[in-house]
Amino acid sequence: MRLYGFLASPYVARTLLTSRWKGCGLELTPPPGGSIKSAEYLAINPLGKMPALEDGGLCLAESTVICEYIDEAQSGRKLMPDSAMGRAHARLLARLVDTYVVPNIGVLFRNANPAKRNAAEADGALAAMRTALGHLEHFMGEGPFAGGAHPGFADAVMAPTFWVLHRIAAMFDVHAPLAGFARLERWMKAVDADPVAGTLRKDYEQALQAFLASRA
Ligand SMILES: N[C@@H](CCC(=O)N[C@@H](CS)C(=O)NCC(=O)O)C(=O)O
Repeated sequence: MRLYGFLASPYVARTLLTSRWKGCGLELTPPPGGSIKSAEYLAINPLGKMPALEDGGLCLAESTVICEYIDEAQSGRKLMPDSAMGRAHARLLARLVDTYVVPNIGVLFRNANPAKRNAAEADGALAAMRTALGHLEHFMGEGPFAGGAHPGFADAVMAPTFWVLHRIAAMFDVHAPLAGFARLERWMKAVDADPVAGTLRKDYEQALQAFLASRA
């Protein structure tokens, strides 16, 4: 199995977190040609996005699909819940994050530079973000992790998104973006206290910082 991408991407980080929680020792391979737009990488994943996963001569794209595949194909503790409703709940949380939280992070990213900021657009994204977080809060369980006592698929998908959210929100002087969302706050504390996720968060933040500095 070969996982392509750079750690600064939250989509890549969620697949790496999945593999670490599985204990399968999968590490990142930089895209061939050095870029996700190189001809070599586009031959593997024509979407030109990361991550991509190669296994047995076949290639997968889309991080949540890759996370589910790693969970099913590798031995180790199952990250998807046992019950049909548990699995649907995990997929729901992942879908809510990708559909309603991530796009607002994208808008904030575009407006990160105060000198070039469209304040109205950024304010709109911050407001839409709180609405999305409120909806996510509604569907969070009793915790501490998304599916209960142990981290799983939904936590792996959500965690890096919230790491980047904290970083980007701080650029808009929002230093506690989960304030007021008790379940999400408790969940974030549990994820940060997890040794595997806590370690990856440090590496992820370094990679993100280097990426942001390269764009400044
Ligand atoms: N829906 C995709 C999104 C992947 C994605 O957009 N990755 C970003 C890196 S954070 C990327 O490769 N962007 C390059 C591009 O869109 O051209 C997934 O879940 O894997």
